[in-house]
Amino acid sequence: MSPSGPSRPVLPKPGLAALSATVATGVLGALAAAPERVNRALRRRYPTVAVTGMTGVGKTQLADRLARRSPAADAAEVGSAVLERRTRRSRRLHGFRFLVVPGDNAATRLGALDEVFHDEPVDGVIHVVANGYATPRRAGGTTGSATASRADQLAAELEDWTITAHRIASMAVRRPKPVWLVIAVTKADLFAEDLDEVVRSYSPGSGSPFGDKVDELRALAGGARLSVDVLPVSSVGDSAQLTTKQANALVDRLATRLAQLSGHV
Ligand SMILES: Nc1nc2c(ncn2[C@@H]2O[C@H](COP(=O)(O)OP(=O)(O)OP(=O)(O)O)[C@@H](O)[C@H]2O)c(=O)[nH]1
Ligand SMILES: [Mg+2]
Repeated sequence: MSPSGPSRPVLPKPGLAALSATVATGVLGALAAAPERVNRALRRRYPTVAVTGMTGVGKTQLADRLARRSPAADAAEVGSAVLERRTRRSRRLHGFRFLVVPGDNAATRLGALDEVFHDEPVDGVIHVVANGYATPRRAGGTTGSATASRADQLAAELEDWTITAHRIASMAVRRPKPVWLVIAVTKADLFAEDLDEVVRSYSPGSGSPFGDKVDELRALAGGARLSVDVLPVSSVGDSAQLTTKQANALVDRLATRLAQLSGHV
């Protein structure tokens, strides 16, 4: 039993309540802000990068190469079914978080596009193309092998780019900070002899149908809000047209450019 009894004077109730309320919001506020700060620091060191492009173009293989991860054994047969996450760790606690949007034969594609371009907008985009050499893949849910001519696949690349370019434009105009885009022309081992010409055909100002869409995107987004690079790459080494050393050099050049665009170097 308390000697002073229940009527002992204490701090006036309103004062105490106000004081504890201030302490509570202070602590809670700091706690609430902490994940936000951690998140910001993480994003600076490990920016998020969407990897987009049509099915069979080589997105998963490229992300695996960049993340220095050995590709899955069955990668050649089936396309990705869901958004894949890969992390590249570089020196001094820097790197990238790649979000690979599955190609057009995956049911989860639209949700994945929303995720990277709207719900949690990425810092940069690698849009992958392959000069019409995308591996034909059957539509999700059907069986049997798929066939498509190079001309079909080139047309499909353009259609896919039209959709993705719109997504990039609407993200770029909404965001307060600039966004970067790298158009990665992969499977360079299949057309190494014409590499310069092919890269040019995907570039702004080239006058090609793809290049025209890049120009449209830059006009929509505003030049200061969106940087565009076009770089060749190859995820497989040692082919008839490209040595392992040359293929590795292309991957390294792409990685170096990503680091520059993210302010890592
Ligand atoms: N020759 C060559 N083949 C490649 C290269 N990159 C990928 N491939 C092959 O192309 C096929 C498709 O590659 P993926 O990485 O699975 O393609 P994806 O873009 O992830 O396709 P989805 O998951 O269906 O959207 C696979 O059989 C790969 O082995 C490359 O640089 N050169
Ligand atoms: Mg894939």
